[in-house]
Amino acid sequence: MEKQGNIGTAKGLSFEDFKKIVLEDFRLINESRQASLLGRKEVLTGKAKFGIFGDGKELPQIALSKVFKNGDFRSGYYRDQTFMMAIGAVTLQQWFAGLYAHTDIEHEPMSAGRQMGGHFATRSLNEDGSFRKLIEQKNSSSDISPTGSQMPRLLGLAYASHFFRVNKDLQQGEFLNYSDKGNEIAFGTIGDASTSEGLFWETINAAGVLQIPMLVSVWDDGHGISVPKNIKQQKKVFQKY
Ligand SMILES: Cc1ncc(C[n+]2csc(CCOP(=O)(O)OP(=O)(O)O)c2C)c(N)n1
Ligand SMILES: [Mg+2]
Repeated sequence: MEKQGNIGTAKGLSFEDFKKIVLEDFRLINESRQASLLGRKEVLTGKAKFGIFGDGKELPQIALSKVFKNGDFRSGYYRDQTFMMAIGAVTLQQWFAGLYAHTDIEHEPMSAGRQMGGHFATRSLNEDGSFRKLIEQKNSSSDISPTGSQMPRLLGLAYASHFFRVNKDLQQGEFLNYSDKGNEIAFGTIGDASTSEGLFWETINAAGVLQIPMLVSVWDDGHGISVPKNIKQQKKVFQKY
């Protein structure tokens, strides 16, 4: 299903179309919020083993999905359910299948229950092992659990795009399946507590030095689990500057 996406560039959007999109977004925000509340109950009552959810972070993820284009890559973390739903990468049912660790890949396309709930991914390979046309789909690398670990991979994805742009040998033949001559952006998400980690700062620094197409969103909720920001970070880094 082709999800909304890319309306920022749409020309001549009628009021009716605009209204439809706003209502669809509002519906998804509500569905995602209810999924978070229900999912948490399922974990706390022992029916699902593990779950961290994306409630409170729905709206910015909808906004992010509007500028995320085919060929782009995400490297993010467990709060990103609304974004993944908005780009059409996971349905509510599949998301719950992930929570229950459903081992059938048809039901749980992200990892067939091998990953914990809320660990998102899209497929880069076809059934026969051949590569898909990555430039024609919205891509996400497969989430891993250590906080901050999405950052070096984000750097790698953006750096790869850079190479596709500067190396003409990578702008022909089968390479055109993987990159549109480097015209992609690598989108990263991270929580505020995880920005205290070296991985985060090393990634931001390297991206600046290398001048690569990388965009980072920090979900700044003031907490890392139950620890408030004022006792874990020296300054309100992102509010101050
Ligand atoms: C390296 C590492 N240390 C500790 C944890 C346990 N852990 C999981 S989530 C989390 C807090 C993350 O807080 P933040 O980055 O602000 O993200 P939020 O959940 O608030 O969006 C911690 C410490 C982990 N997953 N990985
Ligand atoms: Mg936080």
